[in-house]
Amino acid sequence: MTGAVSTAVHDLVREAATLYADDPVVLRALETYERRLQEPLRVAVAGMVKAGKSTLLNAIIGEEIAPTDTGECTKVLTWYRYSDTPRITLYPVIGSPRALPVIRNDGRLTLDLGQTRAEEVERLVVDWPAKKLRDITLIDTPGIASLSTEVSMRSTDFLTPEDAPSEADAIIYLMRHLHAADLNFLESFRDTTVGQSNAINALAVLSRADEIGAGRIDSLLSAKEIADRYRRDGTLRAVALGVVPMAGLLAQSARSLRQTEFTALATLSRLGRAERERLMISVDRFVRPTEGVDVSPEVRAALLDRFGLFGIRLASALLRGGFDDATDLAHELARRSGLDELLRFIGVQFQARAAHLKARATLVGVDTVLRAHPRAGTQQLAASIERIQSSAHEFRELRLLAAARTAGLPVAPELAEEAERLIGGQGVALPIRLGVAEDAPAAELRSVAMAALQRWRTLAESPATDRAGAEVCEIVVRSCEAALAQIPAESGGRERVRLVLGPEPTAGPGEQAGDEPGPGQHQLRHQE
Ligand SMILES: Nc1nc2c(ncn2[C@@H]2O[C@H](COP(=O)(O)OP(=O)(O)OP(=O)(O)O)[C@@H](O)[C@H]2O)c(=O)[nH]1
Ligand SMILES: [Mg+2]
Repeated sequence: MTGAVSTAVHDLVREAATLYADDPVVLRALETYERRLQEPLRVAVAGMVKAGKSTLLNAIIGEEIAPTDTGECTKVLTWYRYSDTPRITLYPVIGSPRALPVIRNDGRLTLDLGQTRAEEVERLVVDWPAKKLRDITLIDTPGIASLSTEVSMRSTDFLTPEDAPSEADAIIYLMRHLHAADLNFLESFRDTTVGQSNAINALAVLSRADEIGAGRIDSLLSAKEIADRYRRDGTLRAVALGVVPMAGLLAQSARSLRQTEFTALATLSRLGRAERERLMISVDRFVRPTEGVDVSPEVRAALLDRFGLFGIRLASALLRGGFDDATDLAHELARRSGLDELLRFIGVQFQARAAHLKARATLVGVDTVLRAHPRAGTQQLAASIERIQSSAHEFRELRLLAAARTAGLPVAPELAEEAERLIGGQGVALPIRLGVAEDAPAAELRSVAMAALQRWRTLAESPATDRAGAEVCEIVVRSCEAALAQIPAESGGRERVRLVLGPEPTAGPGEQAGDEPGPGQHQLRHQE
């Protein structure tokens, strides 16, 4: 179904290109949109100055490539794209692009603009061979609401342009505390993208979460409570699909934990309790020369820089609790930093929807370009765009989801919650929609989907349901039918089939690379 939308949008762009074959300006714009359809999803990382954007971006990629210092580069919009070979290109506001040298210092990438000032740079593009970038292109943006309005404007102009769809398909928005400027920005991001299709494609991150709890070992729990409150009280509901607390610094360092750091952390964890607690009571104490501590103040300062006091305390507790292998410790630290939850969200809400998020942006973009250059035949194309937007079920789901998050759905509250889940509000994978375990067998998926279908059909036909309610029901019914169609007819013990057939076959034709197969799809494959 997703493929059908992509194909329809692709065909439409081709049709427009034929109609405007003699107009190089329109053609160039159409080519840009056509390319965008083929490229990975673009996710921008945004937020106020020093919210921890670049650090978080590094944590997602798993390498320290985005500069987190105070240099000129933090004021420049920087794209991180997949490529087999590293390459850095500077696109100036005026003039031709030029390559920058690829320099790494102690594992960190150095972006050196040379004589060029940040104001003169339109964007930097870093092509980098990191696995994560195969699926998504990440865009690091300068801080919004910064003291320098020029820096701030760069981000807002890029993310919320007035006369075109945003160049980003989705956004991860970082905030340390909820500030009026954060809410204003998220509202304007929503409103630009909403223009035609009302989609919600933002994730809010409560960043630097370790600092919320003053570095205490339970800091993430305190941050989670705050995130839950934002989620519950509706403050962010209309502007973001979710709120995730995150200790980005710890995530970044955990993903690049070095053996020497592991050894130093292990040594500290073996100190006697009183001594250890005294040392780790504050940042000042931690770096002070101290008798009987076999880790030098310099090494301790370096640890502090990389992990923060929270990370050091947590690592020490985990090491004492049995995580005495560097890889295990790194994984556990990354998990506790909130990174796993963030990656899961990106997977189920952004990547799983990538095709229609891109198709949606393309439709809005092509529509804007055509309207600015009308000629005979434009009207028909505009009508086709409108037809795709209103008839494609994925877009109807997104519109309904946006309505659920803003005005609320015109059905009973407990039903509204279920409707939101069934249309993909918590993620588009089948088990998430149906509210069952990730590895639920096909028979369970089928019975839950059937029950939901019947419930929503009955509701649609009930005389007590008004017209607005019936429209909601119609979309939910369609989502249930689509879910049922994805479940294979034959159910059976997945494990048994696995045993009989041995290793998993590779993805068959028609399956999109990177798409998470639902359990039903697994079964299909095993039976092939
Ligand atoms: N304690 C703590 N510090 C963090 C965390 N994330 C980032 N920092 C620190 O905060 C400072 C700013 O981090 P960046 O990642 O550069 O923040 P940014 O939002 O990209 O900053 P600008 O691009 O300059 O707006 C750095 O010193 C980081 O080490 C975190 O989760 N915990
Ligand atoms: Mg930055």
